[in-house]
Amino acid sequence: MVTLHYWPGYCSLATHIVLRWIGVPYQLKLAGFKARQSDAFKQINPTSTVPVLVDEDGWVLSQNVAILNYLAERHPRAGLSGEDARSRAIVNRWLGYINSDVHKAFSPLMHPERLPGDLAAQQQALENAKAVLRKHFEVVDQALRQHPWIAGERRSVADPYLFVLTRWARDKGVALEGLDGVHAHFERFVQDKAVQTALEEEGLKDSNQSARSEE
Ligand SMILES: N[C@@H](CCC(=O)N[C@@H](CS)C(=O)NCC(=O)O)C(=O)O
Repeated sequence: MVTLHYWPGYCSLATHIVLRWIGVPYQLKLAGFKARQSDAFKQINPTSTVPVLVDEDGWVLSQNVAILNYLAERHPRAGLSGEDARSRAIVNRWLGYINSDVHKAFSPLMHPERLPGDLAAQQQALENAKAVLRKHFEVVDQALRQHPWIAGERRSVADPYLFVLTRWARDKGVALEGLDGVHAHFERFVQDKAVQTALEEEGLKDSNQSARSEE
């Protein structure tokens, strides 16, 4: 069985949703802060982050973009990648943007305790992050006004990753007013039974909290 190391609401939720969409048996392994710093965890991922996927035969993969692409390629019938080189490139274009630009811009908001400087400097960093994120979500919104899924007419592994970040944005007070494409995309996920199950399994179903607090 596939194992997913995760923390509730973190970007590992994207992988979790994809596992449900694909329909393979999997088990979840909770990886809190302490567990992620352990030698055992560092052996499977030296960066101490989730997600980490361990395949049925013990093969280990970290980095969300690699994991999502791996799952899409291993399970082509699920149709979660593009049908040809160009449409796969578009999926990767969005995965790259979501992972490298949008996700990283959340760092101050997700981990304010790690911000340097005094309270005023920290407050400023949080406001700056929210302004940067508004711009990122405007870019995403433009695309979502043209087609229902981020990479086009059909859903892909980039969509659950975007859903996770929209959850964070809503919780952390990023201004999403007027971004109707983003709201419609989010609503499509809220209504999805597989997504509801994944949220339930992470203990987040009726919660607007972006992620469970770390111990
Ligand atoms: N580049 C990594 C980033 C993963 C990452 O930042 N994961 C976060 C959760 S969304 C994490 O595990 N953070 C733990 C920490 O910073 O202590 C990837 O794409 O997988």
